[in-house]
Amino acid sequence: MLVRAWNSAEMSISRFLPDFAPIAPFSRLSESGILDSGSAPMSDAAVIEALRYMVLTRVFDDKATSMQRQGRFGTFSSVRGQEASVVGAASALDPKRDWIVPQYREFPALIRHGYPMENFALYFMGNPKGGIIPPEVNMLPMQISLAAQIPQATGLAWGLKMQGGDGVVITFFGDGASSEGDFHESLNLAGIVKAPVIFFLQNNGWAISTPRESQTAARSFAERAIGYGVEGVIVDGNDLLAVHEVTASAVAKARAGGGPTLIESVTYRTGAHNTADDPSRYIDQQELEKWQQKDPVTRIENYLRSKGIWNEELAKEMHDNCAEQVEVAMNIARNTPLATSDALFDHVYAQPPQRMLDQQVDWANRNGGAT
Ligand SMILES: Cc1ncc(C[n+]2csc(CCOP(=O)(O)OP(=O)(O)O)c2C)c(N)n1
Repeated sequence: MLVRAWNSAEMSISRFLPDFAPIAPFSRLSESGILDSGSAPMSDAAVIEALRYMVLTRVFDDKATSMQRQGRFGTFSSVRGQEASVVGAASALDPKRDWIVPQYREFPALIRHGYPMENFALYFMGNPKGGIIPPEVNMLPMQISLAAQIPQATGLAWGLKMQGGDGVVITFFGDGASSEGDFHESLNLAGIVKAPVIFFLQNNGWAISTPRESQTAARSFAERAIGYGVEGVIVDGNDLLAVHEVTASAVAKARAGGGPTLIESVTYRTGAHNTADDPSRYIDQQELEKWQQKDPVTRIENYLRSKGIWNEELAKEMHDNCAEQVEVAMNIARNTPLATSDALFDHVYAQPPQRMLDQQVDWANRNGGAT
C-alpha cells in the first residue's frame, strides 16, 4: 500500500515500547537512481518537466544568493537539497483547482502553480509589488511567521469542501514549525471535519541551528497524525518519484472525500537556513557530505540516464534555458521602480475608510507632497 495506514496494533506497541525501531521512509528510487521493481508513477515527460523545475530552482537560488551578497536581493531561503521534496509534491497538484498555502521555501511549487517569478524576486527585494498574487493563481501569500499558514490551509480546505468543489489544499512547513500549537490545532480540526488538506512537513533536519532531535521525542513526525485520527506517511524526500506518488495518492484521497493526510518528507537542507546564516558553525561536515551524496537532482538525472533518455547535452540545454528564464525575471524585478512611502496605504482596504484617506493626505503634506 502506498500510503501507510497506522493501525491500532502499532499504536499500542508505541505505548509500551518507546525505543521502537525507526521506520524506513517510502521510496521508489535507490540512491543511485535505479527504480524498484514496480512501474514508474510518473511518465518520462512528467519526470523531465519536474526536473526542469528542480534545475530552475537551483539556478534561481544561486543567482539570488549572489545578488544578495551584492546588496541587490534581500534575506532569502534557498531550497538547496529539498528540490525533489517540493517539486515532487507540487507535481501532484492541479493548478486550476488545487491551492498552495506556502511557508517560504517552496519557490518551484509556486512558480509551477503560476506565481510569476519576477513577483517572487520582488518580494525578496522588499518591493510590496511582489506580494501581488494574480487572481487566477490559487495560492495564499508566503508566510514567515512559523506555522501561521497551517490553520489557514485547514480553513480554506474546509471552505472548499463546504462549497462542494473537489479542490485540494496543500500546506508546506518545516519540522520546526510542527512544534507550534497551530500545527496541532489544525490537524485536530482537519481530522474532525475531514478537510481536503495535505500537511506537507519537510523534515530537513534543521530549524535554523536547532536539530530535528530537539524538536520532538517522537520516532517520527508522521505518526503524530495518529492522535488526530489522520493518516500519516513518511517518504524519502530526495526521491522525486516517491514524493510524487504519496502526494498524488493523498490528493486523490482528499478529492474523494477521504480527508487529510500528514506527509513527512525526510530530506536535508544542504544549504544555509537563509542568506544570514552560517551553517558551518553547527552542521557536522560528515553528515552534510553524506546527504550531499544523496543529491535529489543527480538522483533523478541518473534515473533518466538509466532509461537512456538523458545526457550531458540535454542537461546543458535545460540549464541554459532555466538561466535565461531567471535572468529575464531578475531583470524585470530590478527594473521595477521601488515603492514610495505612500505605498503604506495601498492594498490595506478594498474601500479605504475616510480616516485612512485623511492620514494619506496628511502623510503626503508632511513629506512636502513627495512620498
Ligand atoms: C513564530 C515564529 N517563531 C520564530 C521564527 C524565527 N524563525 C524563522 S525560520 C525558523 C526555523 C524554521 O524551521 P523549520 O520550521 O524547520 O523550517 P525550515 O526553515 O527548516 O524550512 C525560525 C525559528 C518565526 N519566523 N516565526
